[in-house]
Amino acid sequence: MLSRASSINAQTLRIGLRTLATFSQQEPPQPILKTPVPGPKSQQLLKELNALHQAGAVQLFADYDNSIGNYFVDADGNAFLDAFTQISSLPLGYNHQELLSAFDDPHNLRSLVNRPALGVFPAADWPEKLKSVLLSIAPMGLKNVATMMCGSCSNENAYKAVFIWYRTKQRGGKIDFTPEELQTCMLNQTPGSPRLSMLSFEGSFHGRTFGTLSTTRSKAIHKVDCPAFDWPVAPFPRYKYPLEQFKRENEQEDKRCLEQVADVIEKYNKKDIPVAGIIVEPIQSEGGDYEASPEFFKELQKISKEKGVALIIDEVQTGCGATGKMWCFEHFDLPVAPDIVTFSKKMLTGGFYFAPEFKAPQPYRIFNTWMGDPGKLILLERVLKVIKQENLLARVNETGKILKGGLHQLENEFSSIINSVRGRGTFLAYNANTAEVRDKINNNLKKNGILGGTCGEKAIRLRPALIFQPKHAEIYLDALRKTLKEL
Ligand code: PSZ
Repeated sequence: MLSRASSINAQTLRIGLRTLATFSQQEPPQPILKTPVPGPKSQQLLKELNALHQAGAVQLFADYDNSIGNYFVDADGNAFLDAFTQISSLPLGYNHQELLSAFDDPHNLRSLVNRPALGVFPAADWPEKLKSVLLSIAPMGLKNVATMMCGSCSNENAYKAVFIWYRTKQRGGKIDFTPEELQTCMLNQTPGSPRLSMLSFEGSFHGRTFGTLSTTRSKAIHKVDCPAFDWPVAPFPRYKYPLEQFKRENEQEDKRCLEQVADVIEKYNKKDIPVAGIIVEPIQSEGGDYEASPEFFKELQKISKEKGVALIIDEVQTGCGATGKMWCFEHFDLPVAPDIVTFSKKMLTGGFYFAPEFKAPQPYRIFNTWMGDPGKLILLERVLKVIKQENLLARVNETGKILKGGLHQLENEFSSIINSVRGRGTFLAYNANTAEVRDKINNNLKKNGILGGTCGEKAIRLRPALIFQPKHAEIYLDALRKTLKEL
């Protein structure tokens, strides 16, 4: 009979062999199209799924066994170069060896299987894991972190942390509540449920849960029919391109938006719905890939300090390397850390970093059943190891330069069709002249073997994995040139 140890070894070996078989697959040298897109299998499966629930957003059904690296393989056997990566959430593409082998280690496998209620029964190695994984990349030395499930949930809990901080401040630091507060909060009334607000920007996306939905301002279809808080909104810069040519106009645009931030905070304070926090994306993503200057963000932080309002930077889409730095806001050279930085997507776990004063004074206030997932931290640990070993941030900068240079060339060649190339690292975008043309380009790119994303009204965004190389950039650019010629 096998001893316990050797049975684990046998099991590990089996998993190891299976993984090895997958590793022998290589990326194809270029996209491979075997059927029209979507192919017959994807079409049949869509019918099936649509009978079960609203599946109108489904583009293709995937074959995740055969997808590899930067290539997404669909159910019909078509291999697409993936420049969208599951809405920007795959750091290392598909079936990366380091990730596939993460659970060969029996301890890791057990961490995955025995999913804890992290707020109550974390594993003995949890504090160490938080320190060695999440705090190893903490932005600007923020020393506190909470894990969460997804982007919406990370922002939702960051808002709660801000409101709790704000009320504690109003109580002069006292942490006990009045009987009236405890009674009225049960009726959703003041003073227990205070009239406080979170400021966000026109075009922003922060999630779809109720608190975050009130701060999401990208598209009406996300919000319509759902009750929302009366919270303030300010304009986010809309620059003219190329940036070098419109320096003065864009500085004016920063100024216009910042004045309105200050004004709307005053307006809501007077309205008796004081602003407790501001949430902002370093690059507005879903809303249209709108960027703002380092000066804009420095001034925004200054306003937040002057008004006693917390600043949350939402790095859910921008975080984890795609802009060429681990955190996009590192491009801004802020003099001090933001109060809170939220993350998810390529970080694989949701969560937020925070300054010590945002730690809730009582337990159970920022809490839910899972509060994240140790399995995801095990994967993130591997991702960070690969980023370091393969110097992927340098790769992102190198590939990004080629991609952006090529896009600039194409916007010059096809200036009546595309314009406003922008972004950092491989986190890039361009506009089409109309929404209709944009949709056509994205659709035809797919027929030419490229998965890309759209955002905002007229933009196409690139969200490749961190392993996107110069050779992939060339394939993307060739396919885009072909697509634009064919229009
Ligand atoms: O349509 C959607 O639901 C989309 S399209 C892009 C996203 C969601 N991104 C999610 C996201 C984000 O980009 C930012 C900046 N903040 C928060 C979120 C919400 O994250 P999830 O989707 O994980 O809840």
